[in-house]
Amino acid sequence: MHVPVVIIGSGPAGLLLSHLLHVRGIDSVILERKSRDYVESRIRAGVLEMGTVGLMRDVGVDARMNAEGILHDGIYISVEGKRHHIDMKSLTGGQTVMIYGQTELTKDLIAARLAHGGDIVFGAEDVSLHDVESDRPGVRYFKDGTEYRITCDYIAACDGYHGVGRQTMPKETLKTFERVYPFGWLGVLAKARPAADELIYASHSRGFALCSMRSQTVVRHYVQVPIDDKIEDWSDDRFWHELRLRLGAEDADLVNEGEVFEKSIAPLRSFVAEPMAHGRLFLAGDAAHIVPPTGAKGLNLAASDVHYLSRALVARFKDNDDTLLAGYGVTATARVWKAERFSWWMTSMLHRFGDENSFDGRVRQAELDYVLSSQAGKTMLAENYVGLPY
Ligand code: FAS
Ligand code: PHB
Repeated sequence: MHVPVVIIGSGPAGLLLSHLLHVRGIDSVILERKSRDYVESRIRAGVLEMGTVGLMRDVGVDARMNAEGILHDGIYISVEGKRHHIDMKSLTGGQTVMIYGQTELTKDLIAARLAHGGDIVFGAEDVSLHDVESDRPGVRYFKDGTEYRITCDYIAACDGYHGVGRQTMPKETLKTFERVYPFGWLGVLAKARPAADELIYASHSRGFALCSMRSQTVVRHYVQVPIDDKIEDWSDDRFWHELRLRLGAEDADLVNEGEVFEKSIAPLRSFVAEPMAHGRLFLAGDAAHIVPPTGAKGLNLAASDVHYLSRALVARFKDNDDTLLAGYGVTATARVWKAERFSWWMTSMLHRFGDENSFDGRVRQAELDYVLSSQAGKTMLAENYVGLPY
């Protein structure tokens, strides 16, 4: 079998890339290790930049998002219980964000791919990439014990942090950059009304907390926890009590409790792999970079990567022009590093790293004081949060 593009991974990056190519008449096959149910049940991101919303509209997979998504003009930042509103819409000349779960976006894209005859192989095991430096790369995988081989023109590794794509890059050319944070986020999904009309990012001496939402009846809240905490250390009652404490006495009653139906702890890291391309192999999304979720950039970076990559592949197949493909790594990485900086900055400013009576602790406090009292500081936060231009 030969196909123009083989995509590894049916997360947001792989699915969106496949549909962006489809609407321009370019075929692809997606090879996904997990089952459809597993992929559609993963709880991940919740905030879409309007650039991501625009891509979903470009490919005509926006009906449910438009109906169920919630537009937010700003966010709140709470410091030791004192809440400040950041009016991002007015600070950025009208830009907003949309609250719509990554889980829902993934379901919409899978449904659209299949409805348009898209080829997604769920349960593709032991995927391996071959001859990526030739003009005829190939992919081998197993399904239900049978071996399959596909030749193609290009391979897009959209297979996340633990994927096979980055591992196929030659060790001598791949450079990685990493920062691991000394804490994690305990996240819950609960059937409850949101704490406020927009998200609340809380910086408190007890630690960071975030009050988010998926709808007007489902909330997604997080608290910073020590890196070695386990789920069993956190009863629902302990979680709700801690969340209230971190919002402060004045706002504690904003928290509406409800039945917790998902609870997980995620580690936080910043990670970038360069280059994002080698021969006919291209990395996109978490396969190439990871951000701490404090800036709500992970999913949105996957979207901007595949915006650049789809545009480059369309130029190649439709106009026989390789210019954008040759520049993909540099173009995508430039935007990646700006989002990495913002995500690291938000994490460093809002989380507690231990001794607050240290130079770093005082500088962190001063950073937060400056940003919240400066039009320029709030504008910088706002324009990065809504998403820098593609
Ligand atoms: P994904 O990891 O989503 O998808 C990769 C796909 O490739 C997966 O389906 C995987 O099964 C498949 N795959 C991997 N290896 C394979 C192989 N060898 N063969 C075939 N298939 C393979 N971002 C935010 O913006 N906000 C958040 O709150 C947030 N929370 C997160 C919580 C957790 C626990 C995690 C892990 C991530 C979170 N993220 C968040 C980041 C997340 O949303 C990612 O940025 C987003 O999923 C990136 O999408 P993809 O690049 O498509 O990678
Ligand atoms: C979420 O709703 O899951 C969410 C929102 C904003 C973030 C991180 C996660 O910065």
